[in-house]
Amino acid sequence: MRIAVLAGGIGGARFLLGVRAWAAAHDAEVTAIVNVGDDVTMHGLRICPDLDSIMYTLGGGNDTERGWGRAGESWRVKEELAAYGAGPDWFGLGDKDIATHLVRTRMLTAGVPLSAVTARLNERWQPGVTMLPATDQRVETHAICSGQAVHFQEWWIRHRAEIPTESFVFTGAAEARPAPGVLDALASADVILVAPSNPVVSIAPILAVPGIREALRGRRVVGISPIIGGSPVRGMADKCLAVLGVPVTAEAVGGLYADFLTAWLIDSGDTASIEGVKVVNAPLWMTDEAATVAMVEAAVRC
Ligand code: FO1
Repeated sequence: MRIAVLAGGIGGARFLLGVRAWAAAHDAEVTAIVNVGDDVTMHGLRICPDLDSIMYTLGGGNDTERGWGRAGESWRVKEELAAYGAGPDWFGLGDKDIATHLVRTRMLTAGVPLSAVTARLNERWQPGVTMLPATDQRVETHAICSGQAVHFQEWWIRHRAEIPTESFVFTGAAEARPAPGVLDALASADVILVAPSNPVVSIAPILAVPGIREALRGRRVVGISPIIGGSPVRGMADKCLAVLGVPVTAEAVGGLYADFLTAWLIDSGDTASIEGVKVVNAPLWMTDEAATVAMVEAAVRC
């Protein structure tokens, strides 16, 4: 059996732990198609937070409390940058994490595409799933705030998603192409899962790459709601949905995917009705790996 998963963010990484465990028990192969809209260049280094969160989490090297970056991290470089007054002071790179960005940036600068760089980094981390960036081209999410484009990381970390925001744009998406392997993974998957990731800034930038959304239509696609009881499972999806004027409900988020969903998995306590989509209830709190595996089981059986 082949499973493809659209994923981003820390919720996506946790979900993939459950997908990997389910796949191991069912002799299934998993390909994760990962958001790159959060990617940013800082201090000349190319940083891919979603690829790294998933790589570190599946590789057992992530900081489980913070959710992002490396376990047992030190911050000497950050302190030294601060001593030089070298901003931005709102964005922190750990020393171990910096090694990842140095390797990635060196390879990208030499002309190696992001998908190949990701495969090279994964030789160390052995995540147990094939990880593909949604695209090798540069796509970056920006919030439009009082007419000004603010990079997603600045909007998210510096402004805590609390400045007046008109919309989001995925800069570069119109010219992007799916990375090598993405369309094949979608075409050959027995089931495609949409992780309970932020629909606005984790899943939408993947869908904005021309060809990906179209490749989902007519396939067996099961989405897992990132909203439980009117609140996001984690993160600030509520603030992102507010920008779009979309209610913070499982039903409304399912509606964002209605054109390609076969089934929409929502929490046991929620209700939803989406035309043409089968709605199924199951416990959706990813409290531990066993609970997440049970979610994946419910999704695959939808
Ligand atoms: N999140 C923060 O809240 N503060 C940071 O300084 C920060 C730095 C950072 C560096 C590398 C990385 O891979 C992720 C980092 N994150 C940081 C997390 C990141 O901003 C977001 O959680 C994701 O982009 C959303 O999925």
